[in-house]
Amino acid sequence: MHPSLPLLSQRFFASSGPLIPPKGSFKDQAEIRDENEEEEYGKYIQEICAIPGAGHRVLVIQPDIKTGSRRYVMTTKELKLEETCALVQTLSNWKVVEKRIVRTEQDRKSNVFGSGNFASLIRDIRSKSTISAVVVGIDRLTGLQVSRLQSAWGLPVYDRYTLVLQIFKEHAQSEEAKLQVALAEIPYVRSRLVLIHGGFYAGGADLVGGATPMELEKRKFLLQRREVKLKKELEKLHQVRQTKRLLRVKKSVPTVAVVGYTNAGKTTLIKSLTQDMTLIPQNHLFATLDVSAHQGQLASLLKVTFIDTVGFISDMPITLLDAFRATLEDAVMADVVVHVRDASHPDLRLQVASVHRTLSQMLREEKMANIIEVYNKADLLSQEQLEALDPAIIRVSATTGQGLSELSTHIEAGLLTCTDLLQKTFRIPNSETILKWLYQEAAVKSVHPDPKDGQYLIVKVIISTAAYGKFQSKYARKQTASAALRHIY
Ligand SMILES: Nc1nc2c(ncn2[C@@H]2O[C@H](COP(=O)(O)OP(=O)(O)OP(=O)(O)O)[C@@H](O)[C@H]2O)c(=O)[nH]1
Ligand SMILES: [Mg+2]
Repeated sequence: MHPSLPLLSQRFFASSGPLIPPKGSFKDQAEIRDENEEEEYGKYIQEICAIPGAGHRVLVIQPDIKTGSRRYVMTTKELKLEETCALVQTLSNWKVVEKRIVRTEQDRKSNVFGSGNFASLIRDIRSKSTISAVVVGIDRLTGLQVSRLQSAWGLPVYDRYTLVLQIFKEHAQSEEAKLQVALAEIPYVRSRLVLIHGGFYAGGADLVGGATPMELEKRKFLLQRREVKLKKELEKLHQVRQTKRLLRVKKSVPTVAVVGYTNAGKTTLIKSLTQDMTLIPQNHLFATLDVSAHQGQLASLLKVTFIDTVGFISDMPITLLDAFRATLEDAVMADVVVHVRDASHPDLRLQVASVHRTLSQMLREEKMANIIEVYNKADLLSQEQLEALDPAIIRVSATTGQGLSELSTHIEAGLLTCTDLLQKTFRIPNSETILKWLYQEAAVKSVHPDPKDGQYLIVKVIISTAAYGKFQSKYARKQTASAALRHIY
């Protein structure tokens, strides 16, 4: 039996197989090169999370919480169970083999469940050979709870936070995303340090076995050092991101951040709006972990940069959000924020509320008030379902393209209110020079010959205040002299 987790049964270790090395091992990141510390940290992760490479056959238990702050208000226990199962299935080689809802008065007690249900769960789980792990659908179990449940059930026990962290680890591609996940992992590891090397809680909740106080201090110190290093690394990348953002501002390309619950269709929407084939939408949770910028044009031909972002989830652990805050800043700084909702999702209300709660921690009030709300996946809805939606909110389908030009008009209107962009109509001589300049410096919406005098053109544009100033000094002065060029509106 594994020496460090004496309370887990043989069958867990038989099923474990080799541990997955964390993707994007920290060793390839500059400056984080203390081999001993890396090895030590790797041990912590193995012993705390114990994620086997062969995956898991999982029993998902969704507590039906009757009292306390975590009881389900906007959602139902069934929908919560489905989401927990979706999180499990997102991990490679993990399979839900059984799921159930178990009532508990108060999920914060040390065994999570009341004595009756807990006893029957012990009997049941211990008699099953088909499962290799139990997932309890609570956002965060305490170290004490994990220790108690693992001892009683003889299997590794995971909460939703562990699943989300593991999904992030599997999906992180860029160096920045990997560092952010690594940073988000530290508070989690810290809260479970006592479980390492056989530490477990006995009946009276006293720590038995495990580390001496001195060892514990050493571990805490190691985590702290690691945290500082990761933050430094991230800060450097953050500066690069800021430079890129400044460049965009200089070029005065307005930015549109697309945010929303995970799997709502953000990436698909941007792909449809920009035809950017590098974007790969996927039908699983947290497909996108890198905030990325994509050039596009609105229906009016106005050039914009769409920003794809990391999806949200209900009970998003604050440590995860903190770690991703720097990248989400691109969304915070965007000129307009588009909130994509999956209108076909049965848990739509909770998803919208979760996104709004998270965004309100990040955006200023005025930006919150100007969010463009969008119902996506309208193609999946029946007439009856469509009628039940808020009529004030645009409906689109990112896959069929339905409603996208209306959305484009809304985005343009949003940009005209929130940025220094101006909508202008000019009457210019029918020669190439000025028109060419306008095409370069502004978004030309339409060009028509002046019905009163064919020597002139009526040109509608969206133009930045700076470019408008240039236009005036370059051409309008001549126009005053010659009365050849007139700014109509
Ligand atoms: N039927 C239908 N499916 C859609 C629509 N938009 C997106 N999808 C599907 O929904 C799934 C998730 O799409 P993504 O674009 O990856 O969603 P996301 O919001 O970027 O998800 P994360 O990056 O994981 O947060 C994919 O299978 C898409 O094909 C739509 O309008 N209609
Ligand atoms: Mg995405």
